[in-house]
Amino acid sequence: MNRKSAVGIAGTLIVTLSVTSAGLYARTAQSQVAASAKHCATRDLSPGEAMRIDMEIARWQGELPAVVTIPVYYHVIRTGVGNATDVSQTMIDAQISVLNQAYNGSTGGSNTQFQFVLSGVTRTTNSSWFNAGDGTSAEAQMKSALRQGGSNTLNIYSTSGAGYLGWATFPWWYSGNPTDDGVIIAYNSVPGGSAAPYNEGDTATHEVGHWLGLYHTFQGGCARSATNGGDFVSDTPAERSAAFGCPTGRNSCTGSRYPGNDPITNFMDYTDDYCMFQFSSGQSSRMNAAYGTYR
Ligand SMILES: [Ca+2]
Ligand SMILES: [Ca+2]
Ligand SMILES: [Zn+2]
Repeated sequence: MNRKSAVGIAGTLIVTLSVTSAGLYARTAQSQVAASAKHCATRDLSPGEAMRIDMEIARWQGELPAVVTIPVYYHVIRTGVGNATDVSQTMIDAQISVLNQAYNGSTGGSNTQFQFVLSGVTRTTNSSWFNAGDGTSAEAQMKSALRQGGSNTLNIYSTSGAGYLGWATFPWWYSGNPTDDGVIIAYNSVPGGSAAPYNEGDTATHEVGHWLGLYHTFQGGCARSATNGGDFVSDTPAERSAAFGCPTGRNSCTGSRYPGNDPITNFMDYTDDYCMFQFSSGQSSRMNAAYGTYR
């Protein structure tokens, strides 16, 4: 595999992510993520809500262009000018490149129709916004001040992550709260950042997957039906819980109803950045339909 060929920046940052216990436990009850994981704080849907969304997406009959270009605004939220939180233009460009490689299949997965073009970068020094948690008034204030574009525009904010690597809004939330739409990533998760083993830029890849309508591969655990439960994607094998590290051969849902090993190399799992390198074709189709329906 030739994944991550664009990632050649040496880790020159020495700032480590500071994680408070309050931040760690904020969403553990809902998401059942291990407290040590500090992964993704994207909110889970209730099974009923997920079913309703799936029916909406399934009704979409249109066809997207062969290439859908998504304009990207990258908002650097920093604690000071020129320190590690002030993510450089070079690193932002590397992050966009990682997104494009992930979504065009060149790292080994499905060639989706999405490509990403950087439209603008903003830089704001604000420690309250830098430390803003999911759903806080500081987050709302930041997005209200900075968000650009319409439903098809991707706004990425790099912050502390507030104890997580990131979180995202789903496309079906856009109409109800357009200002909230976008993706938060920890500043040190970008290519060459200090959040090893999560510093090859796949936090953004993962969060943009949510932004385009994907769930975690382990959502719903060992769901009864591959297509009608779990992550609502038929070609990602069911997975009982999030995988960490790179547990090759893991098979957490066994038996004839659950063929295949866990999709640990999928961008929508929780494995290390070097271990995740693909979207499935089912995920690609779901993103297309969700984009067509909501964006
Ligand atoms: Ca699945
Ligand atoms: Ca299995
Ligand atoms: Zn996630």
